[in-house]
Amino acid sequence: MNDTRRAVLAAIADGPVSGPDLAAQLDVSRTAVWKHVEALKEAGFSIKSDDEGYELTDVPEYGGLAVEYELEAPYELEYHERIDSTNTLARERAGDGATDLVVLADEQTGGRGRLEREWAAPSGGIYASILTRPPLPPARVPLLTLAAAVAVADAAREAGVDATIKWPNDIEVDGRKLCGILTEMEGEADRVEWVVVGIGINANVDADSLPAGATSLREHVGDVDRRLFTQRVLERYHDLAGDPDAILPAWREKAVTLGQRVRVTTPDRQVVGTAIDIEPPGQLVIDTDGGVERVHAGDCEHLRPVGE
Ligand code: BT5
Repeated sequence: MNDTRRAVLAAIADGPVSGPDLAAQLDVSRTAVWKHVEALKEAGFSIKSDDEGYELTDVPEYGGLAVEYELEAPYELEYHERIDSTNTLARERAGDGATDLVVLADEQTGGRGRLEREWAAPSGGIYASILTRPPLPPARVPLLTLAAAVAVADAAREAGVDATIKWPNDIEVDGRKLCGILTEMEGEADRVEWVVVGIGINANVDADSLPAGATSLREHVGDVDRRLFTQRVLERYHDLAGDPDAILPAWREKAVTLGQRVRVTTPDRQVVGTAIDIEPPGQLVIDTDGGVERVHAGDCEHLRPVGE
């Protein structure tokens, strides 16, 4: 949202302000004020205008400007009702030089998981791709995936859902998948050019429109306010991304994987044992019959404990 539009919103949120006062306050013409007000109305903001001036009476339920409104993180939002994949568009924007941009959609027709798997993304979910240019070497980028997982788990818990994190990138409720994260990047060996962290949350969707083994926020607590939920996720993610030392402790607190018997499948091997820790930048430490092993990425299954 442009700065003047943001300032118009902030000013009229606290009661009626006359057009001339607003123009003087923001140092723009009255016509400019009027144009901003019209654009905001177009985006779904309810603005009362009478003799006393303009007053914000309601905020749109969802959308780019709605999420940007009072967002305490420095992201610009680009919203689409329907798009193939928010990650794909965010990558394109990265190629054009953008940064601190979140591509958000109500529905995706070609949502992607890891390794070109499909991600079901019906209308009503939260599909967000955060594009940034962090001053990190590529090897540290997995930390950002963990930060996003913590952010979603925290927002879900705030909404009353008992969400846990399964290494490396799933948020689950009672063993069913609520959210997945796909992190993509471009860069050189010692410096990242850009990173896109794509977050897919089954929010206000029926579980029967999702693959087996999936669950949604709706199933547990009914429909959530997607605007506030998305804001909480973006704000928490931004805070953690700026404080990398806080990521692993926060992740450990919510992880179900630690202490479990696991089977991790990577493209070239399988590792079976007890997950005992996570180490920077996100590798799982597994105690196996043959000693301690570390895996950076892979699909993780939680196994029943031996002897059960
Ligand atoms: C993931 O992959 O979990 C990453 C998903 C990332 C999706 C977001 S949405 C916004 C952004 N734009 C994109 O195009 N993608 C990102 P992975 O760990 O590979 O898991 C994929 C597997 O999860 C699939 O093979 C299915 O078994 C399952 N799955 C597919 N859709 C699901 C859903 N909506 N909920 C739960 N599980 C699902």
